[in-house]
Parts: sequence; C-alpha cells; structure tokens
Amino acid sequence: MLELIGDENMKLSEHLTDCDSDLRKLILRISEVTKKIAKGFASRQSYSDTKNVYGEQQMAMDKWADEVIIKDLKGSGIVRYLASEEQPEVLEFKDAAGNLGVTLDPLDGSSLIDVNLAVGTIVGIYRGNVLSPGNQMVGAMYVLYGPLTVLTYTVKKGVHEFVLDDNGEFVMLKENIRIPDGKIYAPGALRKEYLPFHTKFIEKLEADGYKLRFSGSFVADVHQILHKGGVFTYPGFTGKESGKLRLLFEANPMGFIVTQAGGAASDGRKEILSIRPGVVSQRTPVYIGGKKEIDLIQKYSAEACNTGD
Ligand code: FDP
Repeated sequence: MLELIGDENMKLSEHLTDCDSDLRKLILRISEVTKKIAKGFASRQSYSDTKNVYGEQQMAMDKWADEVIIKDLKGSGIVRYLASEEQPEVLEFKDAAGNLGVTLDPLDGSSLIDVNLAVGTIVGIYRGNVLSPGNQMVGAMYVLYGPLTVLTYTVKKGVHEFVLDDNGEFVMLKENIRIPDGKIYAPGALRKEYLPFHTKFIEKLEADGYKLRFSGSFVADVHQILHKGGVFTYPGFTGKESGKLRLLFEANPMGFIVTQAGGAASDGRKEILSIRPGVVSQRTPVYIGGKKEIDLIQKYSAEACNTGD
C-alpha cells in the first residue's frame, strides 16, 4: 500500500499554480502526453520496428513515444529548443512564441519494455539553450510507468509526486519529498571493469551493509533511491571512462531532482550539474543519491588522483 503524504485530492494542475505560466503549461502538457504513452504499452509492447499483419511498419515503443512527445511539444508554442535522446541534433521550433528548452529521454530503460519492468520518461527544462550546465535548469520531471504511473516534478520549490488515478487524473501522492538516509546501492557496469577507486567505494558500501537493488532502468532505480535513500551509480569503467549514461537526458534531470530533494549528484569528482556539455550526446559517470554517499566517492576519487591510482 502506498503511503499518501499530502493532500491526496489535489490535482497536478492545482499544485502548479505557484509557478511561471509557461512552466505550468509545459508540465501539464507533458503529463497529458504521458497518459497516452502509459496506455500505449499494452498494444505496442512487443513492437520493435517490425511489420504488422497489414504489412505496415510498426515503430518500437521508444521511437513512438519520442514522436508523440515531440509532436506535442512542437505544437505547444512554448518550446523553442528540444534535444531528445532519440534525435541526433537539437531541434529548434522557430515559430514558438515561448523560449523554453527541453531535454527528453522519451523512454528510459527501454530494453526492459519486453519484460514488463518499470521504465520512464525523463525531462529537463531550461530557459533557452539546452547545451548548458544542469544547474541552469528551471525545472525537471519524470514519469515512471510501473504498476502505477507516477509523475515527479520540481520547479525548484520542492520535489512533488503525483499518481495517475482511475479517472485519468494525476493526483498528489507525496509533497516535498526529501531523500532519506538509506542503505541501498544500485551499481551499474561490469564489476571486472571497475576503476580502483570505484571498487573501494562499492566494497565500503557492502561492508557497511548496503543492499544491492539494480533493475537496469535508470529512472526506476533513481526513483527508488529518492524514496529509500542510498546511491545509484553507473561509473566510468576500464575502456570507457565516461561511462554509459547521457549527461543531458539522464544524469542532469534526475540529478537535479535528487539534489532539490536534499541529495547530491556527482561524476565521482565534481557535481554533475556543474558540467558544461560540449555535445548533445555527451556521457558522464553517474553517482546520484544521499550527500553522505556522494561525499564518500568524491573523497575516494580525490585520494586516487593524489596517489595516481
Ligand atoms: P536502456 O539501455 O535499457 O535504455 O541508459 C539507458 C539504460 O537502459 C539505463 O536506463 C540503465 O540504467 C542502463 O542503460 C542499463 O545498462 P546496462 O544494461 O549496462 O546495465
């Protein structure tokens, strides 16, 4: 049973009254379009660029979600720049009256769609250029499609969570989420390819009794850490020191949300949100979680730097 903390009758639209009108409009539009995506799983789950019985090409769920969201945001008139993980370049909608910049991971964790594990849509929101450090974000949100569809957002006034109810309405689940102290670690990458300071970090967590919980869906794994505490990590590793995850689409928005909830986000050496991206597809090692865990990895990596390890 999910614990309701906050006014369970409050709708997302009512909660967004104390924020700039373009941000409100954007978050509400994304909430509407993700309802469509949540419904799309039943009919599209197994599609992966195959032909249907009529010989028509069927799009994979992640590509379909990308198309649906881009089409909607293009029509919104408030979004000028849109960078999507599924697109090679930043899109510019020159007719837009507004100037919002959006980063979009339409369906994070998409390799888990066919086994029905939780996946999600991740959005970062900027004023103007999206090729900016994450600390320039004015808001961020994600929608997690699990047994329930939940939407978490921040516009730098706390982190709030809503659940899609039986009437098709996002209603409040939890207001002002703060990351608790917790003992969960979600470690990505292959252990045999860990860098020495990362191995030391993981071994310390294990010695301290942290429990391993890694689903393979970044958005779901960070969602769990936000609620239960601990740390998510997808580190740099031997042969790929920049790691796997994308700075713009994954690390920044989720790092921003967890930071707004009292946690922290690091590439192992410095705050993720301070990194100025060079290219849209930039990758970064990722550590997101409680301040205590993030301080620890930064301490170990600084020591490794000093000793040349
Ligand atoms: P996916 O490839 O299924 O889209 O960056 C995408 C991501 O999933 C993350 O959601 C997840 O944390 C990571 O990749 C999982 O990678 P591994 O398969 O290497 O564990």
